Amino acid sequence: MGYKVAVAGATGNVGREMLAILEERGFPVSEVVPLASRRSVGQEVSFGDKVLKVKALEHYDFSDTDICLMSAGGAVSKEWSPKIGAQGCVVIDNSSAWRYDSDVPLIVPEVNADAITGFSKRNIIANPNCSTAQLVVALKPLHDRFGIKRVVVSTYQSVSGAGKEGMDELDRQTKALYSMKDPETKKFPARIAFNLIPHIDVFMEDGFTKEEWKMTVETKKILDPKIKLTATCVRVPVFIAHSEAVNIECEQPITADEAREVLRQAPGVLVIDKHENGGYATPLDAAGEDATYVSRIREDATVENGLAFWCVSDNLRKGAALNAVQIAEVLINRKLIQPRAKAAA
Ligand code: 11C
Repeated sequence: MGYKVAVAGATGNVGREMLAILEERGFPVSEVVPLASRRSVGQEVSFGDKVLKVKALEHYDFSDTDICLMSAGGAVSKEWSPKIGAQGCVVIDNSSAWRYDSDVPLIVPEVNADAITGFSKRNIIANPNCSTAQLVVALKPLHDRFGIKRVVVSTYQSVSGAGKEGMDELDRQTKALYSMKDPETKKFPARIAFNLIPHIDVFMEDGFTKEEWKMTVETKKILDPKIKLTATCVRVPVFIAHSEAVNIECEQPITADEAREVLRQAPGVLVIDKHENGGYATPLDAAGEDATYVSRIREDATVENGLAFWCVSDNLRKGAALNAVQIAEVLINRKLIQPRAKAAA
């Protein structure tokens, strides 16, 4: 007996990736229903070797659906997730709409799967921001062993974090520049082709951007509220996979060799760390993969018990779709949900 799974936002970058990952991982589905806004109704999406027709989210009856993987943006989620949850369907939401609510668990399964039990009040579970997800996967084993006090992180975020429009803009601007045409800027606040932009999401009052704020607040909620984190988030002309340069300060003494060993044992982490040409992971290596790659691990002698490293992961997969499917797997493996069709039988 499988689970009836709806994917809301099925025509977007992350929605398509959700469908692909459900199929790849052999998720136990009885039926998969792709949903989107009314203007996408009738479009076709792939699920394995099947072609599915997209239905309208607003006309869909969730009363016999078990799980809704939601990647339709914050406004849609604010309106629909509570209604879907009230029909007994568990929503795993990829937007920032619910992440900071105290009665909505914010889950990265390798890090805080035990916190998932809090979902039942609202039937909503939040997926973190992509730049936070990969970071906490790498920080968790180091925190358990060495006690992280402070994190300084600089991100190099791909344009797919801004959706299909972000990818189209890099493509269009690059082609325009090669053909001596005007590289029109529509999606990003500055030209992204052959450039980078130290600005993601809106500015906050203190001068940080909301993307930077999210990394601080989400790391505290997922990993440990005592950890201090300061971030600088930068958009770079890369299509897929976010990279991060990370410096940590620990309570316990830490060596690069010890950190490498701890990270090698950690779930979701793949260490690639040789001091030679290509002995590290780049976004091209991580795109299409599930792991959070950690490279360039070295002691940082400028602070007590300091360590520096580089981490890279596919923002559409671990940063979004894969993490959401892993959350659904936790619900099933821990028997926190049952297929409703069976329960009714
Ligand atoms: C970006 N990280 O790269 C953002 C996208 O809160 O889920 C994801 C925003 C979020 O632009």
